[in-house]
Amino acid sequence: MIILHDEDTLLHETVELLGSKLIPAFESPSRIKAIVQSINHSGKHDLRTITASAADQTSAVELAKATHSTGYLSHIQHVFKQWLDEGLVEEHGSVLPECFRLHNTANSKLKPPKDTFARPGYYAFDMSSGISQHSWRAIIASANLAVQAAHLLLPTSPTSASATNGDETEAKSVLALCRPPGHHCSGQQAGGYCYINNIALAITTFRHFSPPAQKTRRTSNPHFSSTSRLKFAILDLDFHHGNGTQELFYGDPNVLYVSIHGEDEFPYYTGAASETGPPAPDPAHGTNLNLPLATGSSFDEYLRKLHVALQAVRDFKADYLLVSLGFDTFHLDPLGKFDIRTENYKVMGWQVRSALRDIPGVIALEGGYVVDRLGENLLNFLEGWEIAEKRLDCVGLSDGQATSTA
Ligand code: Q9C
Ligand code: ZN
Repeated sequence: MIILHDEDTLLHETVELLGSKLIPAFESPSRIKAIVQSINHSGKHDLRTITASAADQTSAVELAKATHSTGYLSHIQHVFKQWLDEGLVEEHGSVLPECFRLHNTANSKLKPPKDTFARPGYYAFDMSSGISQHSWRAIIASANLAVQAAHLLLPTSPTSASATNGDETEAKSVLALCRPPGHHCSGQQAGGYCYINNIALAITTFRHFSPPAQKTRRTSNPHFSSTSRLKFAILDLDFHHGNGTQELFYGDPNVLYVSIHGEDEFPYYTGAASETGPPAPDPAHGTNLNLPLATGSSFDEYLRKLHVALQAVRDFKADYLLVSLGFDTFHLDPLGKFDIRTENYKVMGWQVRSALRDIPGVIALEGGYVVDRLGENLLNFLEGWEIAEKRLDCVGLSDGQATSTA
């Protein structure tokens, strides 16, 4: 598997509230360090450590404007320095919101507060989205990993792994070690450790850079090229509902969003099975599928939901698959409540890829907070995925047991 990593993703370090105490955030640089170490140690994957150039950074911000407001992006970029200059935060501290948007009858058109101290509350929905000195560099590095992952799967991209093979791409899947994660974030509110929606950015990249022939492959109209007809399926396997991703594509008939997540868990206000897209006859009706799963569920129960999810993704016949991959479904995770074990991730990876074998796929890292088990959980997922992708035989993977390897 091609795995993309950028050391700048380690620069973001913030705090969050646990009960009434401020603690270092569970979403920490050590997560990526542990994963990279495990990948290196395994010797199994094509780990590519990249650095976003100035042009890459500018391009990532421009692409992010398809899904995030300019004011929001500018706020995320500059707020730390503004707080520092006004003496509101120390050099090694974190910017956190105080007062969130307050919906009221008298004034439905809210705008960002003039007060520097108050502004973070306008651009966030929770207290798990602090901003530290170098957060912006990490946020952009993370976003760029998603952009570059998409580029590797584009048919005629000069940087594509397929460049020597004509139009057919050789790389079938790319994993982006994104940090901070993205799936809780939509247009202009950070939250749940997320600032830019990395998966959405990968979709924007596919739409922006796909050759016209592919963009219009479902129409004979030669003038049709302004809007992409490409279809995308997002499979969100993080423990939490990806409210940001759902929000961004809720009205989009060409993007299917499917999520398995803890029922009645963070972010609490979204993720119900009744959220199926705009009402019929809107063409986007039915392009959102939430599969909430009771906390405490076993892997068998999880697999039943996964089969429903995979059937929906197959039926959608997407051009690209995007996987929001979180390991907070792990039984020991401090923020997750499923009973899923390390060996189960191999089955999970195999199940997903054997059901969706030939679709080019970007996998982006989301959550997962048991730092010393993250590496082995990820390696198991990738092993199952690659067994399926290479059509190797493997006993036990189809019935949920992963008892032997190929
Ligand atoms: N202060 C992801 O897994 N709540 N985000 C933390 C402790 C936020 C999870 C509660 C959980 C966010 C990407
Ligand atoms: Zn999560």
